[in-house]
This record gives sequence, C-alpha cells and structure tokens, in this order.
Amino acid sequence: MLVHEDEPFNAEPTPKVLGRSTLTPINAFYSRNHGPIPTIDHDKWRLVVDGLVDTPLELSLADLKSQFEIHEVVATLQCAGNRRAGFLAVADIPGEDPWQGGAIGTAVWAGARLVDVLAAAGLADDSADLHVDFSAPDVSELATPPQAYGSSIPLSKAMQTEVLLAWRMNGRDLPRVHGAPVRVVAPAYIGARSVKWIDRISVQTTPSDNYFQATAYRILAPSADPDQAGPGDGISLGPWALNSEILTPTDDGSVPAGAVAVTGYAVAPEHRRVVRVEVSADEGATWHDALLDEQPSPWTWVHWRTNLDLDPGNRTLVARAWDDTGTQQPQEAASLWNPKGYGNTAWPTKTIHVDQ
Ligand code: MTE
Ligand code: MO
Repeated sequence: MLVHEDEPFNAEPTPKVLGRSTLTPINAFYSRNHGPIPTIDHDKWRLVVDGLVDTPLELSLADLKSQFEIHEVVATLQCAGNRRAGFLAVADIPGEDPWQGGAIGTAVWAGARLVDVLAAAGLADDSADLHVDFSAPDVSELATPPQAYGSSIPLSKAMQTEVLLAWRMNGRDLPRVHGAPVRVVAPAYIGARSVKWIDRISVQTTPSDNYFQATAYRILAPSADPDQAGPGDGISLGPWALNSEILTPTDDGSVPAGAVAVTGYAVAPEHRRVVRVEVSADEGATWHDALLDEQPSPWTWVHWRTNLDLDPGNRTLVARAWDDTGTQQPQEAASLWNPKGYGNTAWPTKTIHVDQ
C-alpha cells in the first residue's frame, strides 16, 4: 500500500495490485479516515434509528443480524478525492492527500438493507423530500469545529435495495478499519456517504449539518479560498460521475517495444453503464477500443484491457470512457480543478518509455 498518512490512517493500493482482480482483496482495499479508528465493543454497540419515524429503534448487533434478512451487494466504493494527484499539475492543493487512482475498490458486502430497517421503524412520511442522516463515533480534529463523523443521503437513495448496513466484506466479518461492527454501503455515491462504525440513523427534513457534508466534500469555485469556506458553500457531492483510470503500464514505466498491454478500470454514474473505453497513444488522433471485462453487478466498476503496438521512444497513453447516455469523460483536469480537489474525472494519462 501507498500510505499517505499514518494518523489518521490513509492508504491506497498500487495500480498493479488494484488491476489484479475485479474483486479487491481486503488487504488491498483503500482506507480513508478523518480521525482515529474507534475501538467498539460489539456487545455494547447499539444502532439508534430515530427522527421522523413512527417507532424509534435501538438495535443490538444480534438484533440487526436476526431481525432482518441478509442481502449481498457487490459494489465499488470510491473516494471523492480519488485521482486528486492529477490536479496537482494544474495547481497545488495544500492539506489534502494526493490520492492516485487507488482510492477505489470493489467488494462483496453483506448485511441488512437500509430500507428494511427504516420500514421496521415505520417512516412517518416517505413521500417528502427527506434525508437519512448517519452518525459515527470517530472524532476528527480536522473538522471545524472538531466533531464526530457524519453525513446523509436523500431518502430516495436510502429506499433503494442496493444501500446496505453491512457487517460482512468479501465473506468475512467487516474489518475494524472498514467500519466494524457495521457500516453503510451507499453504492455509486462518493465514499464519504458510506459511513463506517455507524451508531445512529435519523430521518430528517434537511441534509446532515455535519462538517463532512455541510462544508467538506463540496466543489468550491476555482477562485474560492478553502480556508474561508463555510457550511453550504459550493456544490454538495452525492452520486459520482463517469470516471476511469489506466492501471498498467504505470507512469514513468519502461516497456519493451511491440504489443504493450494497457489495462484499467472505469465507473459509470448510478443507473448508467460503461459501454466503451478507448485508448490512444497519439494524443487522441486515433483511438483503440478496449475489451471490457464482465461487470459483477450494476454497482461496480468494469476492468478493461487492450494491446497497443508501440514504437520505441517516450509515449503518452490516454484513455476515455463512455456511458450509455453517450457521455464521455472531460478531457482536461484543468477544466475540473477545484480548491479541495474532488471529482477528478478527466482523461487519465500515463507517460511511458518504450524500449528498443
Ligand atoms: N466513516 C467514518 N465514520 N469516518 C470516516 O472518516 N470516511 C469516509 C467513509 N466513511 C469515513 C467514514 C470516506 S471519505 C470514504 S472514501 C470511505 O469511508 C472509505 O471507506 P474505506 O476506508 O473502508 O475504504
Ligand atoms: Mo472519501
């Protein structure tokens, strides 16, 4: 793993490791934390469900596991800061980890559907424009003021069957670093909404007022001073946008002349599919279709691969993904740059040396 920070712990796998399998092994799954990883006694842990519900609940882990049907969802998680490093050539982003393309991973999650737990509490009103707020106990000193982590998703997303309260990951008990005993998995939303170590779910009329929803994870205007940003500034992130990355060859790598294997991943926004990925070795003058691997579920990335015949010399590889609405990724990171460095979905490029 490439460790960006020890405390709070922030690390991503190398591109080679990420490219090895469609399902990411737990020991290669990125880790994104804003505070110390909490120690939770699973026997004492309780999940409170309250707010605009008919019957507030307080569930133990045994209650959650026994009172609700267990469901599996194969889903990709991706941090809003994934590929931030690609923004740094445009302008510096002080105070944020320079994530490469590895703040993303795909796992088999299992647990209760959030919608089932909300139904057990009885929604007072499921027609209105409501929000489901998630609270966790890990306190972040990076927030202003320092506070426990939290965020929310719209009730319309919370009612979808893909959103889980998960206690299993890749067939094992959810590891502590990934949110044990229970975390939210909100597929196709930025990772920040998949709250780990969740201890409270509240149905309310407004989005979370937590720092990590009201102030952070928002796209500020390029000219804004992030240190002056306050609650409500910028565009709040929820569903992610079409994105892709080249995993091999890696930047500054050397490869022998001839057929060079180019591989990577692509993710589509929710309810869309990646239908085409192209690679160019001549700055977009000509493009080669990559082969798309099988997608394990509608909530995951697709891995893709192709071979390019390359002559010796320095070559820049560039890729772009298209979805089933005919949308493709924006070309330039410069057109997407923002002061906190979220949502770099520009065409990925890798510069390599092709040997004689
Ligand atoms: N939940 C809590 N309680 N605290 C956190 O710091 N980080 C969020 C989210 N859930 C976070 C959290 C962010 S920004 C991301 S991208 C994902 O968890 C990362 O999940 P992972 O560490 O399991 O990969
Ligand atoms: Mo994140």
